[in-house]
Parts: sequence; structure tokens; C-alpha cells
Amino acid sequence: MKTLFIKFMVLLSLALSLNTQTANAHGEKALEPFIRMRTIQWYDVQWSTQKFAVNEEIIVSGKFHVAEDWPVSVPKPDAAFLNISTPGPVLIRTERYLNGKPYTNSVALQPGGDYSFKIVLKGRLPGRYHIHPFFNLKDAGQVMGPGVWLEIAGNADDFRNEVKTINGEVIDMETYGLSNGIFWHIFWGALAAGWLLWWVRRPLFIARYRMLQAGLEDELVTKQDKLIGKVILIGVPLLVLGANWMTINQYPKAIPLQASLDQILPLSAQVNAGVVEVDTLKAEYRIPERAMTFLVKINNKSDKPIQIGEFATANVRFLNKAVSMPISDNTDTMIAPEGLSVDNPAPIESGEERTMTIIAKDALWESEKLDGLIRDSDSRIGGLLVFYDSSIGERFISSITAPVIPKFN
Ligand SMILES: [Cu+2]
Repeated sequence: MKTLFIKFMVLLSLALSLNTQTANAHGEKALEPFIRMRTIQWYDVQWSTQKFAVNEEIIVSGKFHVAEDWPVSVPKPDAAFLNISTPGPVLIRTERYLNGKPYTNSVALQPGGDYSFKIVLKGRLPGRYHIHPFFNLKDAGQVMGPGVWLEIAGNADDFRNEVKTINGEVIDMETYGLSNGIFWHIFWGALAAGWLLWWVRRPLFIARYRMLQAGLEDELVTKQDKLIGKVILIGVPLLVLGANWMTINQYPKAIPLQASLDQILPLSAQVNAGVVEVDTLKAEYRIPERAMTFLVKINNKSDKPIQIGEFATANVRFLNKAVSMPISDNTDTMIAPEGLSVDNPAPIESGEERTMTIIAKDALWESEKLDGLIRDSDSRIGGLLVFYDSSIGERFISSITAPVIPKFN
């Protein structure tokens, strides 16, 4: 019965999302390009597996950079919640970490910071689903990370979700407190509906208005009405207090739902932030060629010669094929394997400062609806420029940003 109900809810949510699904999955590309490119910049997102069974755990992990050039029209990420987008309750989340620390609440993110995350999920309903990690930004919306298709095998009835409470009792989270919850919802619903019906069953507005006009207002409210009113006025608070007292007695050791903000500082040196300084002097988008041209001033403060390997933005990766690098990506991230070219392929020596032209060119600008940027009131682009040393051993990531000038021919 329970699984039947859940299946129904899944079907319902799928049906509701169907109209957008045909257009572009489930709205990943619907958000304005400047929000997708200049808020949460995801990278290194990995799923431990894409085929597993009910009750089996999978891990999604990765990193993200919080753009320095956060759009002025988007509220600052003072309360952000890392979540997983699923079509209904097909998975449960059992653990979640930010920078290695377990956390349960929303967190304040610092623009300019890098964070690593890890979420442990457990299969609940068999099927094939498109799943993303995403950030719920307070007052701004959702910024999707790279998604994958997950195939969950097995039988929904085998699903187990038992936890041990602080009192040592093992409870089944699937049914715990369910009847109690249903009882109180029905009870308050019935009481409210009864009170409403008590008044609605009588002649309403016009008849009562005419009685009022005729000076018969005393007859509008009967003695019985007043009595019932008094019973509710005293009875409802007494009932609430009584039920609260019973709950406290039954569960003396309880932890309230947490409403604080978690405080987790960004990683600093881990991605060599600031070691390679990039100043974007100009960005131009040529519409017919679907090519973004950046003029950048690069200052290599590392002790190694480096080359530009990649430009990544909004889950699209433009790679420089001259710089061979390991592509480890099992997500839906769009990859243009030859999308990035530079005017001067010679490695940038340690200590060298060089002004270069970088071109990110691919139809993905259009198919991923990022070219809409030029029609936005905020036409600034943002993304991550990835540098590698000559042995591809070390990676340096710089977040770049610039206003984009469109070229129509
Ligand atoms: Cu999706």
C-alpha cells in the first residue's frame, strides 16, 4: 500500500514535469546563463556508480567554486542548501559532507572560495532517473550541477531504512510516526471543516445583511453558536498543551529540529587558487561562429611552466586538445574535445606575464542556451580557466569574468 502510494507520487511528479522534459530535460537550461555561469561553478563531479540496486549506497562527490563576480541581481549566498534533484523519493540521502565536515543545515558560502562536497545516497525505488546535485540558493533559485542517469535495480518492497535513535531504539523511518501524523492532519482538518460547515449551512451574506439592516443582529448568533465558540476557544489550546505534555513525557530526550546555519570555511590552497593570476581584458562572442574570444593577461606565479587546458562554465567543458589531459567525467557534462584554442601554444614560463587570445568555439554555446547571455541585462560571463604544468601532474584553476561584447557577423 505504502509503495503503491509512493509510485503514484512518482508518476504524478513525472507527469507534472513532462511538459518541460520534452524541451530540455527538467529545466537545467532554463535559468539565465549569467546565473549558471557566475554563481556555483562545479568541477570534478563524480558518481561512484550509475547502476546499483535498492538498498545499495552510491556516492556523488566533487568540487565547486563560488564565483567572485557574483551577479548583482542575485542575492548573496548567505544561506545555500546542497541538495539532490530527483523525480520523487527514489533515493534517500544518508550522509552529506562539505570540506570533509558532516553538515545538515544550510551554509553560508563565500564568493571566491572553493569547496569539496560528498553526498551518500541509498537506492529506494527501482527505475531509471536523471539525478543532479544542485544548490538551492535562498531567494535566487537552483543552480544545477552535472547530472547522470541512474539505474536502480531490485524490488521496492525490499527497501529498508532503519536507524537507531539516541535512546538505542531501532526504528523504521519509512513508517515511524506515520499513523500519528495522519491522525493529526485528519483531526485538525475535520475540526476546521466542521466549524466552517456550521456557519455555511445557514443562509449567508444577503439574508444576513438584510437581518442586520432590520436591526435583528442579535438573532444572527444563537446561544448554541456562542457555546460552541467557547468550547473551541478553551478546548483547542487545552488539547494542544495536553498533547505537547504527553509528547514530552513519552520522549524526554529529544533534539529539536535544527534551524541554525552551518559555518564551513572554503578550502584555500587545495586548488592552487591565486597561483596563476588571470585578468580578462576583453571577451567577445561571435554569433555566426559560436565562438567566445577572450583576451587575457596571465601571470604565472607558480614555479612550473604551464599551459591552458580547459575553459569550463555551466557544466560545459571546452578542452584544448594540444594539452592532453585525463578526461574523467561520467556525468552529463557537455564536452567540446577540441573546443579551446590559443594564439600562442608555447608554455607560459614560471614568472612570465603574457597577454593571450583564447577562443572557446563550439555549437554547445547555442545548444546549452548559453548564448542567451548577449540578450540578458547582465551580459557578463564567468567560468574556470584550467592550467596544467608540462607533466599534467599539477592543475591550477582561475575563475575568470568579463563583460561580453556580441559580434553579429
Ligand atoms: Cu537532469
